[in-house]
Amino acid sequence: MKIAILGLPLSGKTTLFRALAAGHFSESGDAHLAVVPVPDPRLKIMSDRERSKKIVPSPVAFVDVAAMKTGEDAGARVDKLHALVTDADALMLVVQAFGDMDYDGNAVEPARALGTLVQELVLTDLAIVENRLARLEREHKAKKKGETDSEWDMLQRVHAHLEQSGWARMLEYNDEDTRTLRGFGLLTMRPALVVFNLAEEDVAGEKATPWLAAAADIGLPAETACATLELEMAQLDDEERTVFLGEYGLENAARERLIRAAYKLLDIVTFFTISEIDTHAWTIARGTKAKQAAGAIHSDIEKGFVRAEVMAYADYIAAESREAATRAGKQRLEGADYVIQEGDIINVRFTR
Ligand SMILES: Nc1nc2c(ncn2[C@@H]2O[C@H](COP(=O)(O)OP(=O)(O)OP(=O)(O)O)[C@@H](O)[C@H]2O)c(=O)[nH]1
Ligand SMILES: [Mg+2]
Repeated sequence: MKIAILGLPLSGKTTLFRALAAGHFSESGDAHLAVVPVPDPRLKIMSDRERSKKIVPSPVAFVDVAAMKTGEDAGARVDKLHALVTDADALMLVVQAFGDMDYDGNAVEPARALGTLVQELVLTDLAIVENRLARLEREHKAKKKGETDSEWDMLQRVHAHLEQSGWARMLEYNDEDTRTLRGFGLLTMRPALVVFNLAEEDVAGEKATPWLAAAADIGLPAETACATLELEMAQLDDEERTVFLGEYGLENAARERLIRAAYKLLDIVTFFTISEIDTHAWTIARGTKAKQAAGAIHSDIEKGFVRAEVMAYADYIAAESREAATRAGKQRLEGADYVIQEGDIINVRFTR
């Protein structure tokens, strides 16, 4: 699972990336990559109960993409962006809300900057859609009146929406549309989180309220943070961080909130395996069935899958212990086709 950090030049992408990475990072060519553990308070609770020797959280990867230059021709922009973002499952859109001037020498206006950024992304998608429509045109014209042309009609709908600076993901699609669109890799078909990058002195205030509303108008969830403060805090120990937070009138650092908000964008569920060896979070696509989910743990466990013992996290927490929950009938035996639910605690029975 990978999240690409995008934004206008000098909006603070790399600073935020380094803060999120907090040391777990590698550089490769045009992009920076960091695989970071997703904080999940459930893990500590289960691990304490089970006396697990270690906790293995879900990983999520962040990529920091080099600046997008406005004014570059659409073709070059599409190629560059897509090469870097093509395998990203979601986007984090960083918007400058600190300082007086933006990269272009204009006054900082975060709501407008968000509009400009969305416009950039929409333009790359429009180029793709227009390209495809041009290829389909001859075929479409050859159709008889009244004959349906579902790809054409769908793309026209997407095109009209993009022209209004709409996020393509906000339209409704049937399964066939979704399959077709997946092949195009449109940026705005991906879920996105907006992060307004605030000045140090604004981080504890209410200044961002109208900007958050601007993101909501496009239909995108939004968070605030101050990337430079986060980067400093990522380098402190817990005690130092508490002092630092106090100085800025903050209760918590934004890092964990941002990682969790980004992870929440993804169409995934988390299930757990728990034992004395470890308390382990596993990430699978929503709708994954028990047998394939077992494959996330090990291919042999998928191959030899017999049944899965499943207990909901809430039932586990409500009972004194796993044994007590089992005695209360909260542990179910499920077959290969059972669809894993968020927070399921699983033990797979398998043959070797
Ligand atoms: N005051 C303040 N300055 C920031 C903040 N975030 C970034 N900056 C500054 O803005 C400048 C650009 O930050 P970067 O993180 O390099 O921005 P970027 O978006 O990666 O820039 P490009 O990759 O060149 O487009 C640096 O001088 C940062 O120190 C912030 O939250 N507050
Ligand atoms: Mg950068």
